[in-house]
Amino acid sequence: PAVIRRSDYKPFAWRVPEVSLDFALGLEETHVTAVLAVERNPQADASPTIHLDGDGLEPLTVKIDGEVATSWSMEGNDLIVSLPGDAHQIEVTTKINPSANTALMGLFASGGMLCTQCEAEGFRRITFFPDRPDVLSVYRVRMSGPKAQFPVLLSNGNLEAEGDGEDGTHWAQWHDPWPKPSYLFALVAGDLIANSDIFNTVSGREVALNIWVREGDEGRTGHAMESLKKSMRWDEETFGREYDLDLFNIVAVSDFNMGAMENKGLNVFNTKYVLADEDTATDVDFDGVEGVIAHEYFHNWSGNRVTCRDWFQLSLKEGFTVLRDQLFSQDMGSAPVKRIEDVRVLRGAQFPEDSGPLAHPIRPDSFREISNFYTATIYNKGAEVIRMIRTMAGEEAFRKGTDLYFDRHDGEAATCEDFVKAMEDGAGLDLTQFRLWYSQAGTPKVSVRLTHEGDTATLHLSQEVPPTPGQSDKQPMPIPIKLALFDRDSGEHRGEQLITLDKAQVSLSFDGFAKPPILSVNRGFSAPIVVHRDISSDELVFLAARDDDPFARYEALQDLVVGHLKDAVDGSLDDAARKDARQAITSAIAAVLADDTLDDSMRGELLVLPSESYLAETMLVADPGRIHAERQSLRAAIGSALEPEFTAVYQRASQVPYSLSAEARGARKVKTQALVYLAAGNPDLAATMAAAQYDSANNMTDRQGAMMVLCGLEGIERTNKLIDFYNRYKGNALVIDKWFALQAGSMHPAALAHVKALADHPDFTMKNPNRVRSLFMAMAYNPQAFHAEDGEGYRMIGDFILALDPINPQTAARFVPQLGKWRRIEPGRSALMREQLERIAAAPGLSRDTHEQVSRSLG
Ligand code: HT7
Ligand code: ZN
Repeated sequence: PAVIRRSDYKPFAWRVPEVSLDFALGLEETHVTAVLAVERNPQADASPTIHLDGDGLEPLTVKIDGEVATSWSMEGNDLIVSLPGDAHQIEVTTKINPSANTALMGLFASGGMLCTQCEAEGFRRITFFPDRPDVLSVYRVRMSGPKAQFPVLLSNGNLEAEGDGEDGTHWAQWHDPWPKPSYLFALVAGDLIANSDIFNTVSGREVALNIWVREGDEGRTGHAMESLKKSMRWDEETFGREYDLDLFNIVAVSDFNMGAMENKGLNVFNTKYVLADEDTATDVDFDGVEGVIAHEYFHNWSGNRVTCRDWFQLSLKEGFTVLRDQLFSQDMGSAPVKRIEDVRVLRGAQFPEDSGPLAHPIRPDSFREISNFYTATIYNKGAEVIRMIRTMAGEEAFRKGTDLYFDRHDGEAATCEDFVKAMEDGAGLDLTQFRLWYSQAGTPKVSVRLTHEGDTATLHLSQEVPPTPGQSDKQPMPIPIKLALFDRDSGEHRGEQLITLDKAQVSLSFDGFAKPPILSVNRGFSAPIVVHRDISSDELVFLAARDDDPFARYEALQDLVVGHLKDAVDGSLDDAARKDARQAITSAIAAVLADDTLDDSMRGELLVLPSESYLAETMLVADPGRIHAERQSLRAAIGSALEPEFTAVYQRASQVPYSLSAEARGARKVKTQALVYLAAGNPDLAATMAAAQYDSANNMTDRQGAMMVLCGLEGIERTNKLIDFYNRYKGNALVIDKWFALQAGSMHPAALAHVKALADHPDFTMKNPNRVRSLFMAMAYNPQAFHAEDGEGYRMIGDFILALDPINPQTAARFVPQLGKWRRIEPGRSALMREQLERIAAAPGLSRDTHEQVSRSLG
């Protein structure tokens, strides 16, 4: 497949100001008639033809200006129509089979309803069209179909007219006044029921809100509706963005490749991010709903009103919108805890991407299949890059920059460069060197050393941006680093400073320190970098107990654990050193448990050990077996040393009644963490406690927490509770997903055998991405199972990718990066991982999605 390059961008030769679509709906056969008003684009090179993208379509009829035309031809999948004049009307009819669409791109059937997904290039599976984000059109959509089967007919914008037709059919006509690219088109037809509400905008307009779900699910939409209203208000208050239609629809579907989609006025959501109540959703699920509802809503401005010129600019809308949803969630709950969670996601998902064969800048230079670039780099690193601009500008100036960006580019298809320029002009920054963050891949490594002489402390900072595929030489980046120097006697610091490391090496002096101070660095995770600091365990213990920056405090504890586990894994610890290190960590954890200035939510965060994948990331070549063993052994040592303390915390937290208050949620988080440590230190005790917790649970957080612990242990309670869980929630797809994931992600030594058996369970299907993820993604991200020494985990994922690829290539390709980590894994396993990639690469008929990921991974 051809490589598409950013440098090849050319504006499209034609404009398409208006589009009319007519759908005659059927699950097996839908007829689409598209009428495109086209006119020459004066800003592009003239062309005698118009190139309309298609994917698996056949034109049934082609008309130009109302007359059947023959002046067209097919070029591969695409339709080329000759156009003599400067403005024409092109009409094309196509026929599609939504039920056969297992890729879930374009128009597909899900649980008896019809639904579209057009981002990035799904519209071309519906009709021939210039399916690129810089062609903006006003859409009018008419659809008709059997009323009993599809009582609800929805599309973007406003409902213009509706009525009954013949033979039990009905129709609806929708009009969206806002010009949009084809990827934001949406249509839904089905038997749905709405939770309806009203939002009054800041300027006094009334917006009707509907959340459409299958009958029976409406009782679980309350949290989504509250989240939507909060998002709308927050965007007005924080970014000055008001909603711009009289109607906002959300539809929940159970078969969906991603979390949700921001189609103009008609967001389509994976049910996972809409449905939540205390019996079926955990606290993490509730946060997921709030965050994704906010994210999609915020796209109305960052993505829809200002869209992308081409897909290389994806981070323009995704990075910015992730930042917006992160800031929203910070404001809705605990800002420090949210920051730690976001950094954990970045380190767990994006850092490995940046240090592996799939590394790419947040604005890539080339791709073969754009679906492969919906990555943690584009989304999460993209958000961090804009967050750094905000940090450097300050909140007020940043807002001036975003105001200017929205004003300047409203109604346009913009570029990352446009965003940066608006930030420079609006916020008053010089971002010349900062643009490197858009073009250079790789996580910068910053080394920090503090020296002391007389009463002067000198900070020596240096940076190195590692080579990544296609980018061997890197220039120094401007890195905003927040830091503070603590006086070791008073335990206080002299104020936080923001410095910018913009050269390979910089030294900074600070006077007035009779003794060497203790350095707190990259506070708040002010830059997405890896810090190597020359710091003693005692100093880390000091910061873990006293740092007033919650992130830095968390980081100190993490570094303490990471430092010890790295030594333990590489075998450089003797018994005495191991004992000392464990004692230091155990005391630090004991201090966290005892510190009554902490709330439980933060306490729960501080108790989380660094993940095995993050630990692997800190090593040049990782041995997943040793990482798992050492991490688990440390957890067991802490769990048994602090058994009374964990038991006491557990009992205290168990007294807090269920509610969604921060206190109650924090209590549940701490309770689960305590149980995890106890399970490692005293499995029998923990099994009894977990079984009791399961039996008395009145909410899913407690029930799932108990199941998570039980699933990792041997014993009859594991079996009994798994049976009970299944029977209790049979028929509730989202909870049965949890049942699969709990087993596939468990620490049980036979987890792989369990996954194999579960793949044959009658409830397992390759056609539903949530179910696929709940079993195979959970296994692929279960280090102990995936990295089984004999390579069985890799083989299973290899088989699975090959089986899923013909059904849903986009989802299949998302499993490849796990195998792509082979270069950083010890030689035995590395060869087995590579073997699977080679086997997949050699398979005939591989999709473009999987082929691209496998060939990049083999590099
Ligand atoms: N902008 C949306 C991306 C998306 C998507 C991309 C490819 C294939 C299917 C998809 N579904 C949704 C979601 C978002 O970031 O908000
Ligand atoms: Zn998005």
